[in-house]
Amino acid sequence: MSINYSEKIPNNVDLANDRKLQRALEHWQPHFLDWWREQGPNDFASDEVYLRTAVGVDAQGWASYGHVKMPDYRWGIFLADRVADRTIGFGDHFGEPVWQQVPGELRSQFRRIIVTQGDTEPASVEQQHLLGLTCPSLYDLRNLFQVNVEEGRHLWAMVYLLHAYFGRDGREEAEALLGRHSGDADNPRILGTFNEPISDWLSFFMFTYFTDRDGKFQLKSLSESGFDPLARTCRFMLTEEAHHMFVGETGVGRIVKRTLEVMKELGTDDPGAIRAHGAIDLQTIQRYLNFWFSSSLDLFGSEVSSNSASSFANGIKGRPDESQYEDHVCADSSYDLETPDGVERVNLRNAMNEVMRNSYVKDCEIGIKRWNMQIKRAGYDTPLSLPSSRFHRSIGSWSNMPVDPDGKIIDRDVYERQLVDWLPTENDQAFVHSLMQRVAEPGKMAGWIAPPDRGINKLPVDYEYVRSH
Ligand code: BYC
Ligand code: FE
Ligand code: FE
Repeated sequence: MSINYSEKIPNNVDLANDRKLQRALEHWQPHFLDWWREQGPNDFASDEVYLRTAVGVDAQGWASYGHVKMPDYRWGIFLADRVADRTIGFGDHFGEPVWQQVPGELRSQFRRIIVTQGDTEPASVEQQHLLGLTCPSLYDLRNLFQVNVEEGRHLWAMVYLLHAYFGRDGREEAEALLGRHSGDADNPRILGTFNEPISDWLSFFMFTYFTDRDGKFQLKSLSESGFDPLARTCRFMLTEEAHHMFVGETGVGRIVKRTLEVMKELGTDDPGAIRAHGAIDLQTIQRYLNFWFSSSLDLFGSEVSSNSASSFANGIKGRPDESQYEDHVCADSSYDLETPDGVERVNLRNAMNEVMRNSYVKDCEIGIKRWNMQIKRAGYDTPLSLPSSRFHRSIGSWSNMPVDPDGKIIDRDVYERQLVDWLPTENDQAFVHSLMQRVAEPGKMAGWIAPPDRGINKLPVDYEYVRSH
C-alpha cells in the first residue's frame, strides 16, 4: 500500500479505516510535537532544512528530498510490504505461520522489547539536542537534523505498534516514552548509553558509528520476529538507519583525514602540536572510540541471559540474518563463553546476546579498516583499533573488571591509573569542546574536520543545506 500524505498522520497501514486507532494516535501526536519542541533541535525550528522524507517503502526511490522546517516534517507510520506466506524463522515455533496479532502469553515480553527499542529513539534526539549550535558545517548540520527527524519517526514506529496491538497498556507506555529523558536523575532512559551526554561532534560521530550500529543489529534481529507487524516495521526502519551509520563512518573518517593533513603540514605526530594547530590527535580519537564502543557493547545485554533464551525460543527475536545459520532451533547446542573465571559452557539459546555482540564487533571492524587505510597511506603506523570487548564493561560477566584494552586482567591500581590513557579525560573533553565553534556558511568547514567527498543527493558540498531566517 502506498503512503497516504493527505492524512494528518501519513501512513501505509490504512489508518483511515481504523477510527479508534486513528483517534488514539491523533491524541498522542500533539504530545509528541510538544516533546520535540522541548527536547529536540528547537533553536532551528524556523530554519529550512534539506531533508529526505519517505514517500514509499520500496528499496528503489523510497525517499524525496526538499527544504522543510523541522516542526513541519511529516512523521508517519510506514511498514515494509507484507511477504506472502511468511513463516517463523527460528525457535520453538519454527516453520509456523507468522502472527498478525500478539499471542496473549507473549504480550508482556513483546511489550518490554518494543518499549526498550522505542525508548532509545527519542533518547538520542535528547542527547543531540544542542549540537546544532556548534555545527562544523551546514552539510553536517543537515545530517544531524536528518538523523534527528528519523529517530523521531522511529519513535512513531514503536508507538504505532503499542497503540495498535497493546490496548490501554500500550497507550500508557507510549505516553511514558515521552516522560523519560536522557540523563534525567529521576526518570532516565532505559539503557545506559542513551543517558550519556553527546555534547561535541566527535562524540556524535562515534555515537552514530557505534550506537546506531547497535540499532542496526537489534532491528535486524527484530525484523526476524514472528510478530509480523514488528518485523515489517523494523525492516523499513533499517532503510533509514543506513544513513545514520554513514554519517558516523564518514564523520570520523573526515576528522582522521584532517588530523593527518595537519600532521603532514607540521611534520610531527606530537599530540600537543596537532592540538595547537586546531586538529584532534589520533590518541584522543582512540579514547573517544574506546568509550563509545565499550558502552555500545553493553547494549547487547549479558552474555548469559534467560531473557534472550526465551525471546529466541518464543519467536520474538531472532539472530541478525537468521537465514545464514544452519540450525534455527538451537535447542541442544552449546556455546563456550570466556568469562573472568575461565571458559563456561552454556546453552546456545542463553548466549544469543553474545552471538549478536560478536557479529556486531565484526561489523564495527569494517570502518576501522577504512580509517586505518588513510593513516597508512599518509605514512604513519599508528592505527586505530577496537579495544577488547572485555574492556570497560558495565554489563555482563566482565563488568567492572580491571581489564586493559588488549583484554588482559591487570592489577586494579594499575588499571585505575592507566584509565587516563584509555578513556577521554576532562582535559580531552575541554579541548574537544574548545574546537566546537559554529561554522554556518555554505561550503565552509571547521578546521578540525575535512570536507566530505560529495554532497547529499548529488548536490555540491557548498549547497545551502540549511537556510536560516
Ligand atoms: N543498560 O538479560 P539481560 C537504537 C538490562 S539502539 C541498562 O542481560 P536482555 C538506536 C535489561 O534491560 C537498539 N540496562 O539482557 C541507536 C534487563 O532489565 P529488566 C535498541 C541494561 O534483556 C542510536 C536486565 O538488564 N534496541 O535503536 O537479554 C540512536 C537484564 O538483561 C542494559 C534494543 O535494545 C544496558 N546496556 O537484553 C537511536 C532492542 N543491558 O528488563 C536508536 C530491544 C541490559 O530485567 N531490547 N540491561 O529490567 C532488547 O532486545 C533487550 O532489552 C536488550 C537487553 C538487548 C537491550
Ligand atoms: Fe532509530
Ligand atoms: Fe539511527
